Amino acid sequence: MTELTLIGAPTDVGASVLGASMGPDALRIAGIARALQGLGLAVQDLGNLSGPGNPQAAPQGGFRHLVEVTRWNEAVFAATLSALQAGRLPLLMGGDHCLAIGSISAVARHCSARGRRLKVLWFDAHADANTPASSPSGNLHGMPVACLLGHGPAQLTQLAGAAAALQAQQITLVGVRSVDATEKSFVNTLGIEVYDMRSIDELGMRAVMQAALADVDENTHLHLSFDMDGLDPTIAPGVGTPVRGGPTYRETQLFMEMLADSGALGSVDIMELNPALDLRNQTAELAVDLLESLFGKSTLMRA
Ligand code: HAR
Ligand code: MN
Ligand code: MN
Ligand code: MN
Repeated sequence: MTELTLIGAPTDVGASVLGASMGPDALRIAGIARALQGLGLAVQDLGNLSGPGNPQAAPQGGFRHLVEVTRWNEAVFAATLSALQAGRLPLLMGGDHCLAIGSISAVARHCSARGRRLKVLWFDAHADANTPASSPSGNLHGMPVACLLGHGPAQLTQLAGAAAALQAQQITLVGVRSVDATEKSFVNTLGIEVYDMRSIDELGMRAVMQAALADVDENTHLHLSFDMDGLDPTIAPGVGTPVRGGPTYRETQLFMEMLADSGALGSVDIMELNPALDLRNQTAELAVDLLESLFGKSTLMRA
């Protein structure tokens, strides 16, 4: 039986728009634990991590709130690593997306200690690959992909040690439709695999996911970092930075089902849910619905 650990990280310190700090409780109210137990998983909820408040300060040296972001990521790193070391599957409930630096750094450390290959799927409207030089805002939730690839402040790039947590060929971006100009050339230069909305339109989600998962084998640990703003905002209004033209409900269900079918899922982030902007908690309920598919719910038994 899969044993799952829910980790709440209630902060919006990496974002401009306030409210992602309430994401973990909105997911609990939407019944995340009950839904996953209903699929036969053993679910433990660690409650919420604690960390510094949001100073709502201006950028300093290209970053907003680097000290606070570092503290939160250290807490996420420690909680994620201990869940993995206990043989459990960590599910991080954000919180803004800067916290994926901590979760994925922990997963990378765990995989390298066990000789497992790590592959990250990053579902997002944005590429999250800014550096302080390219970021228009200084917001660290726009920089986690760059940090994980070793480009960023040492406090964040070296959470798990001197080497970068990931190499570019270990991460695939899906659903992207908003990338800053300098960020775009950075993504291209590093050679990151990106399935943007145009490729989803042209190829369809099925072919995109077949390609994205082509190199997954029995020794692969798959990590899903799921930004709720990746979804089309007509179905997911509860996010701070909506971008129109995202994957539909059906496309995202298929995305989740194909991840489930890979049998390789080892850790998950559900990020950037903003209950302050939501309508009757529908975006949290959608997240729980999609998570059920990610953990194997299907309409009928499948061969
Ligand atoms: N690219 C912009 C920036 O870096 C906007 C980033 C918005 N970030 C997210 N990421 N919500 O998913 O400031
Ligand atoms: Mn993001
Ligand atoms: Mn985004
Ligand atoms: Mn986001």
